Amino acid sequence: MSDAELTDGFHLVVDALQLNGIDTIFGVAGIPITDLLRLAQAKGIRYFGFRHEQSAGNAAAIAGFLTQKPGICMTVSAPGFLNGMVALANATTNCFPMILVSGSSDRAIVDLEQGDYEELDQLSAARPYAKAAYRINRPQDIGTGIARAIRAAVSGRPGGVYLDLTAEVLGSALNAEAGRKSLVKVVDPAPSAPPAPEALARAIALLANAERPLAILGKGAAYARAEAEIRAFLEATGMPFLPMSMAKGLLPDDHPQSAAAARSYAIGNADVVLLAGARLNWLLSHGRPPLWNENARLVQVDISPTEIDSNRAIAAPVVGDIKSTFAALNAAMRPGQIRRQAAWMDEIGKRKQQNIERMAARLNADPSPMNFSSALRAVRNALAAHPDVYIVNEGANTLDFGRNIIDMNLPRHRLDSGTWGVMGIGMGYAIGAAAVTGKPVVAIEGDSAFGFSGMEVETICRYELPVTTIIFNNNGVYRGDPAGRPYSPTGLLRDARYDRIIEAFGGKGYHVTDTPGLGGALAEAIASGKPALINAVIDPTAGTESGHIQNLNPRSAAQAR
Ligand code: ADP
Ligand code: TZD
Repeated sequence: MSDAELTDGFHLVVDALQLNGIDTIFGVAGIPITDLLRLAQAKGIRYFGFRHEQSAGNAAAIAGFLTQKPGICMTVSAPGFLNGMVALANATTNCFPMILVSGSSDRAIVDLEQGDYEELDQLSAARPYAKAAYRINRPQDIGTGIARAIRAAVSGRPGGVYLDLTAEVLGSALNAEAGRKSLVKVVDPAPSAPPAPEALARAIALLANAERPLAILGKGAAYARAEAEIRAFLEATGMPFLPMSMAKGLLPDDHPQSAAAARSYAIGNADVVLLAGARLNWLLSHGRPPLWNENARLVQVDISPTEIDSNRAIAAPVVGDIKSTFAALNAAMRPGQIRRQAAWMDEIGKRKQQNIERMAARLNADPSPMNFSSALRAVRNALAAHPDVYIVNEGANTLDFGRNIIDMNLPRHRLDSGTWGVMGIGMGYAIGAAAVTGKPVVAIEGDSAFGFSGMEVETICRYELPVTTIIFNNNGVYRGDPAGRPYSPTGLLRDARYDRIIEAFGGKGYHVTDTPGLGGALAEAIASGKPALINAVIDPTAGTESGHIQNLNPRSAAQAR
């Protein structure tokens, strides 16, 4: 047989990915995947090389959220694989579709623990943290393995999939014709799942009897691109809505039916709550008092049947995909069947007004040095001219204030720490979002949060991505230590010049200490379309421990006595 008739594992992996429309890979090179990455790039796949696999994985995860195609992260074996695992687990937790593809060492040696280079039983290590995990052991199975990984990542509730590629499979030859025939083009990887008519009828009946209905929209609804159907439903019924953090912008934050500025009142007083693509986890106080009304009855729309009743009884479960479900709801309800509740909307309107006025005093103050509110006011005002900017946000206070102060107008434009409250997503999400959207990204970062992925500033500069990173620099995790004292467990270097990091890589650094400086720097940085980093010095005493979730800190029982 001549060489011309042969293919190999490397080529089959790239062919299988391209056959399925995968055009971007995030990763870190090394044994045994370097040639795989070279080949992918040579064949026209865009490759983004990172400084750490966790950031590459985070980029893949957010690319999955933004495109509904699995984001691909490629890593080397053992340590590279484990570095990528946090991102895979985070993707699974957040219901983002991604595939972590890792090369692995010689199975015969690994399985007998004979000490191979980068030895690890990766498949077993990945399984508990992934939605699915597969290993490809023969070159003729590459097509099927990649098809299964894609389908597992995007069908039903999306999640992270691990795909193990042994070095042996990558290097193995196969007859080219047999190889071509072994590839699988996945047909309809995420089939629509319309709900049962009786489930819809039950939900409509419950909502029709509500006096104080409320819709809560989660990032599942954002992922599903259901904004048109949801908007039609909400505007037809006049129902107030609350967006979860990453669902902000699904309907614009300034929509008159948004109850965001009266969140506790709306949740506490609603008699029927319609949950759409949001889990009743810690972010919603598990659906329990004191935030929630014990007697409220719930409709839950979710694609995952086992999500229903996870934390409290659901009176009207609607299992289906959100887009089909809201289209079906719109078609099934009679005009006026779900009545507008004017008194309820008036009461919510009054509470909103009170809260907005109370917040305005804090927001419009101009303390020196800046605090979170004043700095975010400057950021908000500069962003007003750029509604298409993608926002990445992590930290504690930086996250909590950022979520409340930065309004969103477009769906899927707010990307943040999400379900795990994880630090370290910043630069990976920013790069992933810039890579797949081509739009400007502004990452609003606590100084501690930034440190988890800060070296990726070099990646941003290398690819000349339109990413502006703003660091709210208060010298610490949550806040800084008092001057003159030794560093505490939450302290970070005082007066660190983060802006000089990006200058080392040819990007533009800004060091700002007041709101005009911050607003001006941000406007200039976005307009430049080039990598920039703004070191925004804020008051080291600004910020509370753990931001808005201090109640989750266990307290010493002995000291309390
Ligand atoms: P949030 O953090 O915004 O509250 P969660 O991540 O807790 O949102 O919830 C997202 C929910 O959306 C998950 O339960 C997931 O099963 C669901 N989901 C994801 N995609 C779809 C879809 N296309 N249709 C219906 N539900 C979906
Ligand atoms: N490690 C990881 C992976 N995730 C975490 N959430 C934490 C540690 C603990 N943690 C938080 O929950 S927030 C935070 C840490 C370290 C940083 C807060 O400080 P910051 O933000 O400077 O980023 P603020 O705005 O100053 O509060």
